[in-house]
Amino acid sequence: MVEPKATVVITFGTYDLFHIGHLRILERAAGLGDKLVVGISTDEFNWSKKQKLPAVPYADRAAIVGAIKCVDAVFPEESMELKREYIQKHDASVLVMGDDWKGRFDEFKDICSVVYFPRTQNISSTLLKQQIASGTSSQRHS
Ligand code: C2G
Repeated sequence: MVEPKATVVITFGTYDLFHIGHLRILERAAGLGDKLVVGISTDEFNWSKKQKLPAVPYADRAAIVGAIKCVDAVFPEESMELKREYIQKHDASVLVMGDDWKGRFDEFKDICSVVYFPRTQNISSTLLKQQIASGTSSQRHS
């Protein structure tokens, strides 16, 4: 008997100072298929994308995301232009991103479905850095 093909979901991100917004989107992404593969921005790519370096280096961010229960594999995301190749290489049939990227990856709808989930409100790596710098704490995110 031929096994039915697994549905591979792919998503991308920096995941600096891993937080609840990151966990939620990974869990929601995993819920759309059988296997979740995550492209983690390298430090160099992050610099070219945002003109800033992550607080946590690539190897540590990749190890943290790779240890999350719903994540099956991680790989380095080295450039925006390689996205189509990454999708094809991992045989992904669903691409997931947060809605801060809404519309930006619609060009891949010819090879996979593209899903944008709403971002978790009031949390980001940038906000965490500001809170650490100012010594303030945040509330639990509903
Ligand atoms: N995210 C979220 N809620 C937040 C913060 C982030 O749902 N409060 C989602 C983002 O929408 C993204 C993922 O978490 O889908 C990772 O977010 P970042 O680490 O900020 O990733 P980014 O630097 O936007 O990299 O090729 C695309 C990029 O690599 C995306």
